[in-house]
Amino acid sequence: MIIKTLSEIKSSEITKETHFKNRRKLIKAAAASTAGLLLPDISQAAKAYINVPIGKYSATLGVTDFEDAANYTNYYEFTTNKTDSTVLARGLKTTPWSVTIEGEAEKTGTFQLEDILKNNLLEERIYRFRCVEAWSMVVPWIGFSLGKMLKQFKPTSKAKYVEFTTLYDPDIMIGQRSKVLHWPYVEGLRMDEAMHPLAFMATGMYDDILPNQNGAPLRLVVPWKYGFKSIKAIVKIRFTEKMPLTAWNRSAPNEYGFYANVNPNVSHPRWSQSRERILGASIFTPKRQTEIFNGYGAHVAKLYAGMNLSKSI
Ligand SMILES: Nc1nc2c(c(=O)[nH]1)N[C@H]1C(S)=C(S)[C@@H](COP(=O)(O)O)O[C@H]1N2
Ligand SMILES: [Mo]
Repeated sequence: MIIKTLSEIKSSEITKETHFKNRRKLIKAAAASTAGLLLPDISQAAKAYINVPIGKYSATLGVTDFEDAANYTNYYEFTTNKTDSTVLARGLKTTPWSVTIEGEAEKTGTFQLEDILKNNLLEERIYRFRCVEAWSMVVPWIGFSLGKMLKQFKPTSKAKYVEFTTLYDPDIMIGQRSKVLHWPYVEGLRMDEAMHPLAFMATGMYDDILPNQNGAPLRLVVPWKYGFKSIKAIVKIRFTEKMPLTAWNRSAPNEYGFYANVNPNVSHPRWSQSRERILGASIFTPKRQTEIFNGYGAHVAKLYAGMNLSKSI
């Protein structure tokens, strides 16, 4: 991984989206506002820039427009459609916010998100995202390394997995009144996956705090896995010895496994996973070939050495 300062990066490496650049100017405004409290080091984030190599990065694969990334979302706690959570999630109060740490770790308990943020260097990372439903986008996230954060809680040698849980609040999260999934939403990673330097906790995107519909105030981002691993509005993190039962695996075990690594060679039972529609591209733009591990194989394939990737889905 190469660490560069912003000025060292060619502008083409950052983004060709002027919209994104304009949002940079909002940094100061956001930091001054109450909402900005969630990003105390936001100006720092703009300077410290971790440029993660992402393989073939063609011109047609630029950073997705903010408007597309923020208004085409998946958030079953609010709705099963892709557009209405922009409005429905507005009522979610994200400050103050606390995260409970449980299980196989020395330092457990409930922590204020602000305190967690103070202890973690904010970075910006532009990652490819690929939903299991075959759309893809490229998002500039702001947040911090998942592994570094987890280490602060001193997981014990019994911690083989880490489980994440979303807020349960059916008064606000009206989708939780239906049984479309088992609530609260749960996701998990094997400990070595969670410790991988690409695994990320996002508190912001496009130089601003996360919009509620994208998972404010804290969401997971695991760029080599399908989008559904990116659990939103996290309130609990538990270190476990046993593989967690994730929300999607629980509701449809034949369709969603624990690993959920992006794999064009393994079809979802109801559709092919070999190609992806670039979010925001014109209808004349051909679909893009999906890459194994979403293009991050050089970094993460070793985590799965010896595993049968068509069986351990
Ligand atoms: N709590 C929660 N997290 C969630 C979901 C959800 O319904 N609830 N949907 C997942 C799915 S299926 C995807 S594709 C991504 C979408 O992230 P985005 O809406 O920011 O693009 O969020 C994931 N995280
Ligand atoms: Mo998804």
